[in-house]
Amino acid sequence: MHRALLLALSLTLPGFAWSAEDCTTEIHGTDQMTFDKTEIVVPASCKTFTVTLKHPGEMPKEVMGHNWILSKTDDMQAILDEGSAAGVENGYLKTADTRVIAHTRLLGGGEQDSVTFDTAKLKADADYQFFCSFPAHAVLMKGRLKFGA
Ligand code: CU1
Repeated sequence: MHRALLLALSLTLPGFAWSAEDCTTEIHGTDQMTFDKTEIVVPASCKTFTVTLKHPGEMPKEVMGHNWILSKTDDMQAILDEGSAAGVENGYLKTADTRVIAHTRLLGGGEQDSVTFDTAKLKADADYQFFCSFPAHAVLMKGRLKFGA
């Protein structure tokens, strides 16, 4: 939606602005190999949800690259194993991996990327993880995503 229209609506309909704002989140992947969030909650009212990953560090992606990948918890390890084999040139992610619900590209310091996904892909009673697929990063760089709270 156009920002000016969103602003106009937010002045007249505060509830609308709140719910629109709530269907996005921002997460940082740092030079210290961390995400600044361990949990993301997607409200059931959101038809789509947008995640913006920012890398505020300075290291290049070949050294300290980060991406944000969402999958069912049970699928995470296989995605990591196959992603590692795919190499940095493929962003440490197997091409067209159908287990991946959403993902950003692999970022180096100073870069950012956003991904918007359809929440119809999520179930309220399932376990989801977000993680970075750069080799070994998911030991620290992972968190839980909940839908329907
Ligand atoms: Cu990473």
